[in-house]
Amino acid sequence: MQIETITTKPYQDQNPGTSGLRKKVKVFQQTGYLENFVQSIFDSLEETQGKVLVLGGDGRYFNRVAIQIIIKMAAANGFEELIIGQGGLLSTPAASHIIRKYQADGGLILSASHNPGGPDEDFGIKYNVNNGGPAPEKFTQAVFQRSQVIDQYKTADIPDIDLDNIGIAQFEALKVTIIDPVTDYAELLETIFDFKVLKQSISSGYITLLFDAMSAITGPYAKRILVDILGAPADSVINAEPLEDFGGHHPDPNLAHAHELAERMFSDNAPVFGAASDGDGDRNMITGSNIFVTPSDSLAIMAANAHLIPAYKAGLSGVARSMPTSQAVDRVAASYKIPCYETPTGWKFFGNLLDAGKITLCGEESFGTGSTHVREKDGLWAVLFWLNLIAVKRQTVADIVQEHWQKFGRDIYCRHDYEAIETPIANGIVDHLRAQLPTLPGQVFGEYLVSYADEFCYEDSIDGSISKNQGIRVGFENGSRIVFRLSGTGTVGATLRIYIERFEADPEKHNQEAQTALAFLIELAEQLCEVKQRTGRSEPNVIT
Ligand code: VG1
Ligand code: CO
Repeated sequence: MQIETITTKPYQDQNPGTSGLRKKVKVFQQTGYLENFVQSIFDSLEETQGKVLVLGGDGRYFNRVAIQIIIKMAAANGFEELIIGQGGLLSTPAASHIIRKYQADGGLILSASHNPGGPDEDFGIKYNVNNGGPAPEKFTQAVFQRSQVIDQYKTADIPDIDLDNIGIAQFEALKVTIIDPVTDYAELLETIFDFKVLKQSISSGYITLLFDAMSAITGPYAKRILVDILGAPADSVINAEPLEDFGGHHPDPNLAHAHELAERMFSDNAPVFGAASDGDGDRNMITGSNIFVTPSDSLAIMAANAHLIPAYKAGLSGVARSMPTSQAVDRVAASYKIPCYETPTGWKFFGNLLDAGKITLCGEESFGTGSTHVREKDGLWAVLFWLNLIAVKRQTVADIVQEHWQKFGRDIYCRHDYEAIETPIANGIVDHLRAQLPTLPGQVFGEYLVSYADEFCYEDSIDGSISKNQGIRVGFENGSRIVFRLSGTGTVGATLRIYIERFEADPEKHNQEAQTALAFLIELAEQLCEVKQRTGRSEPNVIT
């Protein structure tokens, strides 16, 4: 094959955020933009010759084009094999599993996750390392630095690959293997959960369910696993066809965006269980008949009941949560006498703890939970976890949640997102918050005494790496917290996220509506950050 070296000019904005590089499709379509970033990744690897790379994406607009470009570049850079999901599709957790199962050297996952897709919307790309997890910050920073000086990339003169037929093609030294995107992943889940009990509970009608794939990647996965294998009726999976523009919606599993599911779950004839996943299949929203489970509670409930799931019956070595996730799981860990780690936002920070066997389960408030089975958060895994719990506990979702609160108390929690704020205003808000940190401790607001106010800095206990500026925390003596941070996944302006929590031990007060129960802290958060005042907005774009 003929290898061409193409001269290019660096772009200055290729700094990967919380989860890879995410930009508007139009940005990625600029001459050399995708190529520069991919070559910067290849240049940052110790070696590309003879290596095996997994490649796939969530099927959004530009996925197929990007895959053909990357195949030619991988060929020119000396990779030995590419393992690609049929149609260019792989959910993020499935990609993670395939890297691990086939002992690939890494993978490129093409997704902007929960961000909308289409010619005027978002695209994204990230590199995962050979443990199946997102590359650590050290690597993403090396890629960014390389992207700022890159002056050439390599591509090979080979024809476009047929992505739609399973099989193997050889282009001189490069082998391209097209695999079924679902089979390996479905087999993995079967080793974790009790499929026999699940089948029985579904066929007997004890469990009725509704899964909203949000016109994104989990459609084929959910149809195969929930319908074909576990026997749920075909109409249990809605919006099951992956569309390049996700039907024009945000493939973001929360009550605001998964509205079709939400309507059905909060109706008179709601199924026992309802769930949704996001664009790339790593998030999950859990609901039951007339109840929504906050992701932080879901993580705690899963940790508390994990011994009921075959793969975790020996118990958990430890758990971890991202810093802004509520402290509900900490209470479970304390009661079970297992360690609980607090990491910065983003799955890449769990990788070392999982690899070292320090934790078995981990999760984030942003609808993400996962375990040692892969190195990404995993939407359908969380769905099967809950279904398995319902099947063996013989309880409704509402009863499981109530029982948990009775035992551990409730961490009442919410997150307010102010999206697409002009960047200078957002930076002004952060500066203003920072300036208050030294004087906040000791101050009293109503019944809340500030016990600490700081900027979260994480030291990885395995490799000693330090990650600074991971969010501003205001903690109160009674355990309540307000956390502020700027999103690292948005593509327009800046998004401010405000996370608010308060512990409620009294079972009589467990069934309050979160916004009402947290009203004082919500107001205090505004007083501290002045987002409404500075942006002229009256409310957040999304409340979860
Ligand atoms: C958000 C979430 C974070 C999650 C990240 C990637 O990041 O808050 O918890 O790990 O998205 O998830 P940020 O920086 O926007 O707050 V996904 O499903 O978008 O890959
Ligand atoms: Co995602």
